[in-house]
Amino acid sequence: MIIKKFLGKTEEDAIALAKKELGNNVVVLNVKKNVKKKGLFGAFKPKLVEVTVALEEESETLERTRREAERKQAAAPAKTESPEKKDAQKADKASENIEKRLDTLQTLLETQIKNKKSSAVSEKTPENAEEKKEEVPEEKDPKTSPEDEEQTRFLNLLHTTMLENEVDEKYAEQIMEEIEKIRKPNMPMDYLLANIYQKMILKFGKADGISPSENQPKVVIFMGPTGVGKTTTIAKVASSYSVEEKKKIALLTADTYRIAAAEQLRTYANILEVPFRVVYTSEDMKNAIADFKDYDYIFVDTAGHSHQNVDQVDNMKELLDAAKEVADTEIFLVLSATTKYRDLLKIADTYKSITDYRLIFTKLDETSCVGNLLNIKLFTDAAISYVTYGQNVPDDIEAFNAQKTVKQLLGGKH
Ligand SMILES: Nc1nc2c(ncn2[C@@H]2O[C@H](COP(=O)(O)OP(=O)(O)OP(=O)(O)O)[C@@H](O)[C@H]2O)c(=O)[nH]1
Ligand SMILES: [Mg+2]
Repeated sequence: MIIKKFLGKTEEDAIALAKKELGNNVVVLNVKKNVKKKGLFGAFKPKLVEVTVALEEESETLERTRREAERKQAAAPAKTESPEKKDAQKADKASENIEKRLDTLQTLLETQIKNKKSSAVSEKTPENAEEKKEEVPEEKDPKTSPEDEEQTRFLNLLHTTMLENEVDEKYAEQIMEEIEKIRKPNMPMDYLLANIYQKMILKFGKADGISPSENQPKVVIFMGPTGVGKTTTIAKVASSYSVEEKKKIALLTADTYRIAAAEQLRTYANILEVPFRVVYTSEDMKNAIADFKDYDYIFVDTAGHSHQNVDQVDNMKELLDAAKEVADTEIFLVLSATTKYRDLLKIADTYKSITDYRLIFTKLDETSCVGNLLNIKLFTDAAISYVTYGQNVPDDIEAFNAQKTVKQLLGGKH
């Protein structure tokens, strides 16, 4: 894994520099605002944004896939020990330490960057990586060293915290197994924690928001189960684009099941003074897109689906296909963070015929367990673009922040 820092006037500038140098697969690990440029006149220069990015090298990805396949075959016996239960006081202390450590994650990452730099050359090729493995000092018997016991307790606590945050056992195990592979006796806890943090951020992957389309409107379709907040989310996104970004937007609804549903979006359209139309058929969809061809964004609301009703999804798929035929289209599956994991899996399954969607999680204000964000990201392999955390239009929405969510999953403050 390559880890590097980039400075820019804005977060976007710094990320663009990182992508230019390392490619589009970089993952942002940390963002530090108000950074002063080093040097004599640094204090007089405008403050900058510093992003720390990671890039997983291809060989690592392949190696991980291979290991995962091996692991599945081997079907290793489950761990049964739970030392933190035996010693509640120690666990509390360790938990406090994790919080402190997560708070100073920037420092942890910096230490790691220094360590990486000193071994950067030898890490470049897989052959060298092999050599490097051989250079690792002799391991002491991990079961006898007190430091190692503390390390185990620390890792178990992180594992338990993930489970308490409702990360699926399967994914929590996977993360712990990946850490076991790099773990060495006497390895500093901070190094372990920073590694888990990075691995989890990489699992969330890149999360792009809605992007503009050149020379034609971008059609953005929101789908999902009933009552998750699709219409409210459209209102939030639409008002940001129309009021703050001064873009030309139009609102469509394909929710023809309930009169109230169309009225809800019409009300928002009236407030924002943007055009609104109901679309019943694929033909209506194409006509509407043609009529609004000079617009920047067309946001489309759809009826909420029960995961029992596959016909409804088929109808909606026709509308999606019609939009895709004539315009640059993005699709979002809107899910509530308060829905039970098992139901989320069923819902994701209902939409499996639509493969090119990204995720929006709503109602984060109503739950303190965000494990399902990771679970569903890994289950669907769809990136999370936005999260919403309240009923206020347009304020209660933001771009998904993997760093914040991972800190929370590992026991940081919410
Ligand atoms: N607490 C909280 N409530 C939200 C959030 N987003 C939406 N809601 C509320 O959830 C309820 C349903 O929102 P809608 O936007 O109507 O949901 P929908 O998915 O369009 O519902 P249907 O069209 O009936 O399928 C409303 O009371 C919203 O105010 C959120 O992030 N947090
Ligand atoms: Mg609705």
